Amino acid sequence: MKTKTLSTELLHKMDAYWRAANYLSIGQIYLYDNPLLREPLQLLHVKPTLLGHWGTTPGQNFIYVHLNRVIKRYDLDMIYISGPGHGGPALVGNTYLEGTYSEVYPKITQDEAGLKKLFTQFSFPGGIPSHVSPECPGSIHEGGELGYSLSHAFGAVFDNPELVVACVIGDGEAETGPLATAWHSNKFLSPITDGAVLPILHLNGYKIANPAVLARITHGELDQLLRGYGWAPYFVEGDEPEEMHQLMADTLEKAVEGIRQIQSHARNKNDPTRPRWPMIVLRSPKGWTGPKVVDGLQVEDTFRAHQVPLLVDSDHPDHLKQL
Ligand SMILES: Cc1ncc(C[n+]2csc(CCOP(=O)(O)OP(=O)(O)O)c2C)c(N)n1
Repeated sequence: MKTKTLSTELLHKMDAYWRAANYLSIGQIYLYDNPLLREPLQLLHVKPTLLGHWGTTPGQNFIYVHLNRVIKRYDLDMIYISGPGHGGPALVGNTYLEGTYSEVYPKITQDEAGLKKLFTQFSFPGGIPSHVSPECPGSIHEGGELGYSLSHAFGAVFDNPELVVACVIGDGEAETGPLATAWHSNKFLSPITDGAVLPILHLNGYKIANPAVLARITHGELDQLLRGYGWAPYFVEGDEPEEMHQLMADTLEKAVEGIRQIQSHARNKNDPTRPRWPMIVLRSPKGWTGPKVVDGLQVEDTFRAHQVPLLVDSDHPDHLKQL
């Protein structure tokens, strides 16, 4: 039997990291005070105006912790570009967990007082935008206007042979003209003198209030479409966290090793032939791990998870309990 890529211990640590990032994201969207829930949650701890996008966020947090593992394992020079950059809490939360956020913004300390500031400033007057924005450490891609993530990813790796860009593409974003044409950028990439782009198509099924087309065509059609664009797609599909962690870890190893093989062949043999670069299709529920049902309606894995899944105010006392 094949040994699993993640030991039980590492899997549990990565899952804990993912849950911590999810907590930080929810905290940014909802909490004004009581950031560690040391006392029972009350309405006065919750922001009066709820803004932000939960739906895309757990998937992006999941991707982020898995990328960090391969960065360490393979000593990669890798950056992350978030196409669905409206999931700002994910990137802010992860840079805070890593410590970078506090290095750049010393007032946002890694303790309870800093956590309160981190939560309060999100999408708040005088604070930070709800989308990934220039003030997010390391940001080269503004998350507001969908469509340019893949072009920016390619722009970053041209003439930058050691860089790998992991580029998360929303299935809604994938329907924009700029993104739909950007798949072809692999035609302009030299495996010898340029770096590599690893697209991660995030099929969480919806774009605001509608289903996303790429999540509705058959597996075979999607596979053929992406192959037609010149990619070698690997699929990671499911909703059970332990299985998904193993599958994602396995798949990322295949993708990184694939990139390394392509580059070492091209560079050692001086062979500029266009290879079929690996990419990942991640099919996970929108609003994964969030509330499954609110007011009798399914929320997780539906369009209802796109922004704020719970309307925590005095008109919705049950939502406060669910939060
Ligand atoms: C060019 C452009 N058109 C429309 C929007 C409005 N918009 C914001 S989020 C969103 C849905 C995005 O869906 P997807 O890329 O699948 O991300 P996710 O479902 O993960 O939130 C849309 C259409 C936008 N931000 N930019």
